[in-house]
Amino acid sequence: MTERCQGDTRPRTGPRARTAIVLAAAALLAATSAAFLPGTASAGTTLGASAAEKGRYFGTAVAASRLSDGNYTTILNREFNSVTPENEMKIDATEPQQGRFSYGAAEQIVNHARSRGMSVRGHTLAWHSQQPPWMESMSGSALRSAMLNHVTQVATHFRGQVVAWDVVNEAFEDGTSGARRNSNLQRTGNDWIEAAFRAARAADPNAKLCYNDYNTDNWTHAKTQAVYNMVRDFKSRGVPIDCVGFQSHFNNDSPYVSNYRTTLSSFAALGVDVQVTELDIQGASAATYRSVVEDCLAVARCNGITVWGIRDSDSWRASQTPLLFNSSGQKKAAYDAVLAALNNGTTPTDPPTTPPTTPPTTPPGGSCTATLQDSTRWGDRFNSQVTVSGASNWTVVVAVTPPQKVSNTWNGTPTWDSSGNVMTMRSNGSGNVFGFTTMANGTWTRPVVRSCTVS
Ligand code: 9MR
Repeated sequence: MTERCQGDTRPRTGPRARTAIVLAAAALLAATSAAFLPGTASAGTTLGASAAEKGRYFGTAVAASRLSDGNYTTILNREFNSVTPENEMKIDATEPQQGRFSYGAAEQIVNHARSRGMSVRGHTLAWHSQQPPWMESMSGSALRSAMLNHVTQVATHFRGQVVAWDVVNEAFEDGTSGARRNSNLQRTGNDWIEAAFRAARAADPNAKLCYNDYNTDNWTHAKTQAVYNMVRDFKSRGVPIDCVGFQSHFNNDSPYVSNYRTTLSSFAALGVDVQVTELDIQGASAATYRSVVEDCLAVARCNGITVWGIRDSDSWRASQTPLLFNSSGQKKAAYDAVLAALNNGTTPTDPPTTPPTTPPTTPPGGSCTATLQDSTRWGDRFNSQVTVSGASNWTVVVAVTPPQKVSNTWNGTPTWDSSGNVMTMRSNGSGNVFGFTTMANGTWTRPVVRSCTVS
């Protein structure tokens, strides 16, 4: 893997019901009420669980080469519920020779994540940097075709396994011009970005498609405005874009600014999700980390934060000690600030009314009881919380109603049946309360606890 960042002009510092009664009760409640508990302060003890209680994910960049490091994977598996391959899905890694695709390292990360219930962000399909030599030397219509084929092949290979793709990365100039970056891809024609998004949509129709960039945090900067104008144009013309990633590599030359929340909310108002995709902060100021988390929680469509590495020693800017864990893997003050911000954060929408609960189920032969309670609701999704009593080594089966999909879970290890609608959640030592987020997809029926058994 090349460590070179070609063309990078930045400063180098950056839930059966067993009885008919249960089913009938659940159906009645679902038909008559969409009542939900308020978004209360949570008491998650890990970044991923706390973010999930707020309907968000908390992720990290992962390097495949570090998955054999026990200290690294202990923290990864405990704290995070989303991963982004740091380099393994880039063009030079996935298509080192034209038409010969190589997915091993990326699959290692994807399998590690998905087998543990973590979601995956795909990074990145089209970029001026980290191109393999064969692509660097191409131009014109041949490059355009090669780029579109790359997008199609990689997005097709990982179809259904990646929740969001950084389709295009870093396509705008720094500075005050507001211009597109002068790259070989840009020189194939100004429509190369939308062409990439259309190819990605065709290849992986259910993934969220993001534009991702850095130095787009300050609302007043020309680059931020240029990206905003592109996204507004894409939305107005039906170009398939779903999200914007803000890398948010904060350092002394490119510091966090207080209008960051304005930036996030302004983009979200265009009708896209916003995500903090590569967060690191020179010196790891606890106050700044807290501000970033609070800004994201204040914007309903800010649906996740990814830090660009786990321990300082894992960072591309290790000397700036910009991450949440020190090089020994111990939590830093910034970690405590982030966890506190996630736990104290308010949820932005839809105040609840009465908190209905499904009756407890006690299956034959089982000696545990699982009670499902509705929790926070957003415009497109809702959280449910399941409390288990009677055993610590429990297995609970929960069903959602198609086309609903579970998008996030916490405090348990989930597996799904082939339909993807029945989730078997097993205890993972995080206690007797687990939760999950359901994407409504237009259906607001409450998930049903089918069984609770002792394993
Ligand atoms: O962290 C990545 C580092 O290991 C690579 O050497 C570098 C080369 O391009 O890319 C780093 O990740 C970058 C990400 O893909 C895009 N945004 C900037 C990140 C830091 O350079």
